[in-house]
Amino acid sequence: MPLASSELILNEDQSIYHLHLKPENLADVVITVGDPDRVAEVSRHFEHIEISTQKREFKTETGTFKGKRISVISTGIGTDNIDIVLNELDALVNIDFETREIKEQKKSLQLIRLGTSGAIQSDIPVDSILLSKRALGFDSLLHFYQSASVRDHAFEQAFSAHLQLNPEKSTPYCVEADSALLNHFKNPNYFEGTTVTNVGFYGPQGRTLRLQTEDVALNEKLQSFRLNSEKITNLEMETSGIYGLSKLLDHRALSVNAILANRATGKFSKNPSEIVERMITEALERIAEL
Ligand code: R1P
Repeated sequence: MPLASSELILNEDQSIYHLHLKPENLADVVITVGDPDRVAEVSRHFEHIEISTQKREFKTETGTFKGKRISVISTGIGTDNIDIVLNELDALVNIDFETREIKEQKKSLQLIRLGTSGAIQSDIPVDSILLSKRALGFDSLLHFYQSASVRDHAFEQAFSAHLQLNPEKSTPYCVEADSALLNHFKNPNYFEGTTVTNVGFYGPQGRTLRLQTEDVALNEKLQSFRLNSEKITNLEMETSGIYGLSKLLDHRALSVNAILANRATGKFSKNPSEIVERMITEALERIAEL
């Protein structure tokens, strides 16, 4: 059955609704960044750029780095945007836009998020780089899909028992990174750990300016959680959605984090663009070898 025009929404030029991309515009390796301005910080390292487009916060450039074709796309902030980006990226490769039918032969994309993040443990300093082995989503995105098969239920149960979260807030879900990509990006200078993805930057990450949070002990509980020797290492706002939808759609995903803040020590990077640039250049070198 062809997908209805209310479900697979194409623009007049036959590009996908929000990302404004046509299937031929997308490379098999996709770097995602939150900030649209970070797209150019990545693509300025490309030998040439074949396409550049933007709609809302979704800016995309496709080009080559050391001969490897790569797309870089901004997701904006939050897993609500990740729902749009992952579904539309998948549609670009796995749905025939002419017949509106799902293709028999599926393609698997490699997705690498190059994001910024705050560490929760005092021994992960600002200006370090961290690979997310798994993500714990406080957002509800994955709960809207049939997701039981891709979740680590044992991790979720141990985490929920430790946190004693008010259920009005969240039922955290746990999803792993793609193990081959994680191995490929391993670096003795990088930290690795479990990333908490939350639905806001202030209260949901335990930040108080004028408003008090419902659970003042939230970040302390995140710091003290242990399962085997695994710890919660950092907080950000997209990785759980990327990992969850990638697993469900058979894409391979890894999240790389430039640590700008340390919530345990109260420090913030004095030169955030320097560590972001290091993350970008080192990741591009690894991607060229994929
Ligand atoms: C908050 O300032 C934003 O920065 C982090 C968070 O996940 C959130 O999107 O990532 P990006 O720098 O990739 O946007």
